[in-house]
Amino acid sequence: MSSVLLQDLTPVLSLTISSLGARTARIRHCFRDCPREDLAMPTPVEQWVNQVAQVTRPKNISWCDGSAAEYQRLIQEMLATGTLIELNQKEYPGCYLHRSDPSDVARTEHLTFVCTSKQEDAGPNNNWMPPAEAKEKVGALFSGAMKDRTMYVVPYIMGPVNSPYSQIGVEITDSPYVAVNMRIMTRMGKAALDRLGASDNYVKGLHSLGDLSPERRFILHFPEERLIWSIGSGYGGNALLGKKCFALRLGSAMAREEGWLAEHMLILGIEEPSGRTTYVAAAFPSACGKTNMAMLVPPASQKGYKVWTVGEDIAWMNVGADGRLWAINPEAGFFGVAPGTNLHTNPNVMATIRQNTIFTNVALTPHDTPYWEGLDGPPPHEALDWQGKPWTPDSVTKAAHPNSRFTTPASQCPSMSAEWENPQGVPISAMLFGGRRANLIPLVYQSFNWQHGVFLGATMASETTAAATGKVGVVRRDPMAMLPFCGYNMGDYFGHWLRMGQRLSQPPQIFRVNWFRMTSEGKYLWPGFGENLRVLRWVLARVHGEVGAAETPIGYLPHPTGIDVTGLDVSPEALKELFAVDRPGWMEAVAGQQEFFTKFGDHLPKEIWQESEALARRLQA
Ligand code: GTP
Ligand code: SPV
Ligand code: MN
Repeated sequence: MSSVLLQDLTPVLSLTISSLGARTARIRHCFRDCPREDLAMPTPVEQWVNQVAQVTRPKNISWCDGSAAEYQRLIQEMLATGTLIELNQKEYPGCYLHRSDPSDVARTEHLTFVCTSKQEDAGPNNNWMPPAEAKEKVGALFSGAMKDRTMYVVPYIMGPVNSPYSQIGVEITDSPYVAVNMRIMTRMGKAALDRLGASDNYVKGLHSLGDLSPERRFILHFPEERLIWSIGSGYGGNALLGKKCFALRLGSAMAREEGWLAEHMLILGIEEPSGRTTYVAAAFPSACGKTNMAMLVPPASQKGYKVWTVGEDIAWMNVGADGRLWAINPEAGFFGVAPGTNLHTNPNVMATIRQNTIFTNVALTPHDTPYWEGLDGPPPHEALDWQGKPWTPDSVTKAAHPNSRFTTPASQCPSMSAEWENPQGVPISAMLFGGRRANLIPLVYQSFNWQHGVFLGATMASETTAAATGKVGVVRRDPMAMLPFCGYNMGDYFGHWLRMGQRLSQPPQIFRVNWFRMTSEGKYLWPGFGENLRVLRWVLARVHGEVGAAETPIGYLPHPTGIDVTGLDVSPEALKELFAVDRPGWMEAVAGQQEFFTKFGDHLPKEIWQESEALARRLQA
């Protein structure tokens, strides 16, 4: 058939589809390489889109091709409806502000479910609903949900376009804000559909803003069907389904089946003055410093060091033929925390977000520039706060929401590694687990071996942050920074980590870090940010067998001279505190850990209990 004929057939095709029952498949941008011999037969994705359209009844359907022209069109439409506000195009070209519904500003973990046939497969770490019940209850909310709205079909690739470790997803959404954010965060559009072809091997994500009511908000995962349903929220982690829902919750379940790891980790390369580059992955809970560390700028005192960014939130890791662990960043952009971001803490991201960036829930100055707490310079004399209300520095409320964010393309970041899109990924030599802990946890220490390292990850706890709704500053257990993101029973997850270690002949060395120790007056004991490179240098020296360490009950700690602190404003007393092992404090911690582990019953590997008991014995010795 000639392409002309095929194009002429398009109306017939829609008729055919509607005779199959899909009444809304009329508007459809054909951007694939026509002619296609099989165009008369809907592909699995087309069939699914038609089924969804029948239920949600959108006004029309728009297949996203990921082009710049399409992006611009969506931006213009959102400017017209007020969904976006144009920022000062001279100072922030291509940048826009979005104000979300005030009740929809963070992940809502209590409305997030893993729907497996058996409850124990979801585990005590997840909210659970039986799949049939979930479908009935939430299916009713999807019925007619897209009436008078456009349905966007967003095909995307998680991972570099040509990587064997990449995966395809398709998100159906009625939010143009989600569609443009997905273009920044993933390889979105034609490349994904081309790679998918007529295959049905993709993750389905169905998203609707619904009525944005928290009463009718659900984020549901069906790992057995590789399906996500999200309704009632437009917020990042709830609505950009490639990120936490796919890359972590479904991803972790897929990784367990297929023998890889999907982790809430940044990936960076540290280049030493000698030219040697070592790759490190680090798991810190939400709003605990991944983006900052991934883009670390060495301070002037650390001459000749460079830090290269590979990823700042998620790592997918596979066992290489060489017995090392290789990591790719499945994302293409950053969805980063705005407050606290400035030229001192993260100059690289400050350069990145000066163009083509969507800001969400930051404040707006009279010059139409974005503002948030902790930005460089004095605050503006007046501004509109994140809800669009007048604000001055005397206001008791914050100008920007504490979880206000930017969505920005990774390719714009000055510190991106030349390897960041390497289809094979980068080899990981060290993994860090770090929480936000005012007390107890030293600045850095190393595990004795892989099994003990898995235990260090499994026993992580951290103070809660504004990245999720709920109380801030409460210490909660957050193994591997994955508590909100592990899509299956976490006891089995620890077992999977242990098994992965057995397959690695050159496993990464595992460390705990803590940048957040505080004095009793609430002052940070450690300067953090760029100065964290001093800690990373000890990590590298350990990895490469270049420095000794002190063996303590909790692990290997640096010798007093192990970490170079010359020129830092850190008192000898502070240093002592940063590296102290508080035995009574640790004994209490062990009790808390064991209480947590008990919840996993038979699913908890015996090795984790052995490590816990061994730690208790060493502390008592
Ligand atoms: P998510 O995007 O939610 O996963 O967060 P993240 O882990 O990427 O955290 P991010 O780097 O955005 O940092 C969150 C907050 O922690 C910001 O307010 C930072 O300023 C602060 N922060 C980051 N690194 C450090 C550090 O080394 N020391 C201190 N004291 N604060 C830090
Ligand atoms: C996090 O909360 O860990 C984030 C932001 O990275 S979100 O995408 O909303 O999960
Ligand atoms: Mn995150």
